[in-house]
Amino acid sequence: MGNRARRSPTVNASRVGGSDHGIGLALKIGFLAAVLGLQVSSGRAEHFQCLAEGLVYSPTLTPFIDALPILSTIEIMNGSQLVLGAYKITQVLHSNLSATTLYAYGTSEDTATYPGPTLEALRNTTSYVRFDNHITDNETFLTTDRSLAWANPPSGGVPIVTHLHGGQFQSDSDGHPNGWYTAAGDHGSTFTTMNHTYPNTQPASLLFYHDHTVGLTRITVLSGLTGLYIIRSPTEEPSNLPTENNEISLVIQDKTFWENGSIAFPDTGVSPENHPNWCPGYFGDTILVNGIVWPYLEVYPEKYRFRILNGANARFFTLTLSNETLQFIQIGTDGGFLPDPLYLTEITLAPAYRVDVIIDFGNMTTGTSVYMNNSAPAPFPDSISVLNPATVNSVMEFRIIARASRRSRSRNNYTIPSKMTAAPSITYNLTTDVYRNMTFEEKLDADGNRIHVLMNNARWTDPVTETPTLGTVEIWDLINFLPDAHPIHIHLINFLVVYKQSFNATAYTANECSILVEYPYSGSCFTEAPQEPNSTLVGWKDTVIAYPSMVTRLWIRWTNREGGPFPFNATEGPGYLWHCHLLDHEDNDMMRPLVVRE
Ligand SMILES: *[C@@H]1O[C@H](CO)[C@@H](O)[C@H](O)[C@H]1NC(C)=O
Ligand SMILES: *[C@@H]1O[C@H](CO)[C@@H](O)[C@H](O)[C@H]1NC(C)=O
Ligand SMILES: *[C@@H]1O[C@H](CO)[C@@H](O)[C@H](O)[C@H]1NC(C)=O
Ligand SMILES: *[C@@H]1O[C@H](CO)[C@@H](O)[C@H](O)[C@H]1NC(C)=O
Ligand SMILES: *[C@@H]1O[C@H](CO)[C@@H](O)[C@H](O)[C@H]1NC(C)=O
Ligand SMILES: *[C@@H]1O[C@H](CO)[C@@H](O)[C@H](O)[C@H]1NC(C)=O
Ligand SMILES: *[C@@H]1O[C@H](CO)[C@@H](O)[C@H](O)[C@H]1NC(C)=O
Ligand SMILES: *[C@@H]1O[C@H](CO)[C@@H](O)[C@H](O)[C@H]1NC(C)=O
Ligand SMILES: *[C@@H]1O[C@H](CO)[C@@H](O)[C@H](O)[C@H]1NC(C)=O
Ligand SMILES: *[C@@H]1O[C@H](CO)[C@@H](O)[C@H](O)[C@H]1NC(C)=O
Ligand SMILES: *[C@@H]1O[C@H](CO)[C@@H](O)[C@H](O)[C@H]1NC(C)=O
Ligand SMILES: *[C@@H]1O[C@H](CO)[C@@H](O)[C@H](O)[C@H]1NC(C)=O
Ligand SMILES: [Cu+2]
Repeated sequence: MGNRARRSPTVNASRVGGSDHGIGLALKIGFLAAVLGLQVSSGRAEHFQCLAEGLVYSPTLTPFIDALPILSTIEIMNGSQLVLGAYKITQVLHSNLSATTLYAYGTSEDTATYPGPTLEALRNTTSYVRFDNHITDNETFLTTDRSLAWANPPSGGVPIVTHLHGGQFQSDSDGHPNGWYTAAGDHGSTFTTMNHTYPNTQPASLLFYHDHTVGLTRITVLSGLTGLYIIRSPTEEPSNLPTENNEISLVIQDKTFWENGSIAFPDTGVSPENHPNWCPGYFGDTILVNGIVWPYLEVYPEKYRFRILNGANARFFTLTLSNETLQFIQIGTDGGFLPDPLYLTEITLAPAYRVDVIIDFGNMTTGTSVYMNNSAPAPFPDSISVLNPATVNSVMEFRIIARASRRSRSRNNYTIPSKMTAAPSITYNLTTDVYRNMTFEEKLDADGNRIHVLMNNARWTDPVTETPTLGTVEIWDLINFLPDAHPIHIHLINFLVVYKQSFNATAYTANECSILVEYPYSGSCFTEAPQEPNSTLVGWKDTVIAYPSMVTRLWIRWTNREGGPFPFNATEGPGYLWHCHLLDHEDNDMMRPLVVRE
């Protein structure tokens, strides 16, 4: 295996795994500091107290000893219905770790995997997927918090309902959180069908499917119920993009494990008097790619296309490459291709973010390695040290190897496109278009204990307030008064970020200044002019980071991407939703219904 410490400039054996229990020590020091309030302001330490108290350390795992699994694919473009089941399985996630109990999607119990198979659809060709529930546990194996608004099936069991994130289709195929069903046949109030119909009329892009059951999503997704979905569209693809074995999907997640290989999930709540088990954010101390802890991938000195999903509950990733001559050439985002490539030395992905990047290893010497590292703080962007052991700095290794033959070398003549698609244009008028603002707050009980995180002070179960009319344009201002960033996801459409603008939340909360709804904002709370969306906000998005102490202005048109009608009735069925994609927040209670009207 060679000298592991020499392989990576930023991670060495004592920082990731290794024999001296460096992780445990770092964590214990961090834990002590958090308890003593040494490194974090008391308010934020309290917010995450349950995580610190419930903290366990994964057993020491040596990085880069398991190969990256290439996710299996199933084509769903021939008009036949694919039947995918959710099963309870065990799977080895690192070769030094006992098999982990998981829930996973697959066409049978034997073939179910975590992550699930990648479904490949073709643009403008309808796909049909039936999601069966074969999980016969009487409850989730990670602790369900029964005090939340949750599915609560009358005969017990593990409810599921699958949402295809980023997909545009009628709401009875959207995986409405109250439309869950159990293996025993119980179902939630908005259940209509397990058969989902995806018209795939939207541009070529990477989507992902995952469980969305009300009050359980953080648990079922952490347990493994997620997989990728690719809409292909040959006419949209720039020519000569890396393809076949040079096009690889990466699902990045974090987990902490018990010694026996099972997932460690905190089960003492942040304020047990309100919620005995709910914690505001799950942060694991190991990083998995495609279901393997710190894998390696052998690559040729060539261009590769990586389609990357941040599939974590709450952890952001800021990816960097250990060799500074290499860049991420970003060609796509949530909603498909960007107009022009972005050349980036780092790339930040909030939970549910997807990026499509090319990395050119062409000048790398065979026999050397490049490491993909992570530098995003958790929570984002204001770190609490105890949640950021050195182990989370490392993601995976790329080992450069030689191609066997010259002939196979010359076949791979991949190019980096200079132009992918037309730039989107935004026009709006706050006098005539619908304006909405959304504020994020924490709700405390009379004793100051956390109850939940809310948007516009409303809960999932409160009456719908977002009822856009088909064909119209809306401007949404996400106004974040909380100290952490929240990735906000809106179902049904892709939107654009107009700009973001910082304000002084302390002064606003103390009523010392104003935020006025005009363009540009004239409110005296603002500390800067409106900023153009930067690389984390650019292009057609379905999930967007609402940074703390900032207004993030969204342009939303309730049409298909081209501005025309949806090829389905968006007013029919149980309706859609919008929510925070920190799964722990979405479960309590940063999630709101969204009903489209004619
Ligand atoms: C459609 O494709 C699936 C998966 O590729 C395959 O199992 C099935 O037999 C095909 N059906 C038809 C009618 O070709
Ligand atoms: C798919 O349909 C859309 C809308 O009907 C159309 O604009 C687009 O050109 C079609 N694309 C392909 C690849 O067929
Ligand atoms: C599920 O079964 C376990 C073990 O038999 C039991 O301890 C637990 O109370 C059961 N849970 C429910 C919700 O019935
Ligand atoms: C769902 O699909 C199955 C085939 O897998 C079919 O038998 C059933 O009738 C369909 N149900 C509905 C409500 O369309
Ligand atoms: C970094 O990559 C360049 C080629 O892009 C290569 O020449 C150099 O040797 C690499 N550096 C290390 C430390 O591997
Ligand atoms: C590879 O190295 C050559 C010569 O230094 C340079 O011109 C070229 O831009 C490099 N290519 C990449 C992808 O780094
Ligand atoms: C490789 O691509 C370039 C640019 O697209 C083209 O000029 C060249 O002929 C191609 N070479 C081969 C061997 O296909
Ligand atoms: C916005 O619409 C109103 C009402 O139609 C109109 O008076 C105003 O000039 C428009 N503003 C802009 C900037 O177009
Ligand atoms: C939100 O918008 C309403 C008008 O719709 C306005 O009265 C209120 O001041 C705005 N709130 C903030 C924080 O800008
Ligand atoms: C924000 O407002 C507070 C309270 O008025 C003030 O103390 C602080 O200096 C302001 N911060 C910035 C960056 O303007
Ligand atoms: C994008 O903007 C955010 C918020 O201002 C900032 O924290 C981040 O560093 C910026 N990213 C880049 C790549 O400039
Ligand atoms: C769409 O569905 C709604 C609710 O079922 C119905 O009232 C409406 O007529 C439908 N619209 C079209 C264009 O079919
Ligand atoms: Cu949130």
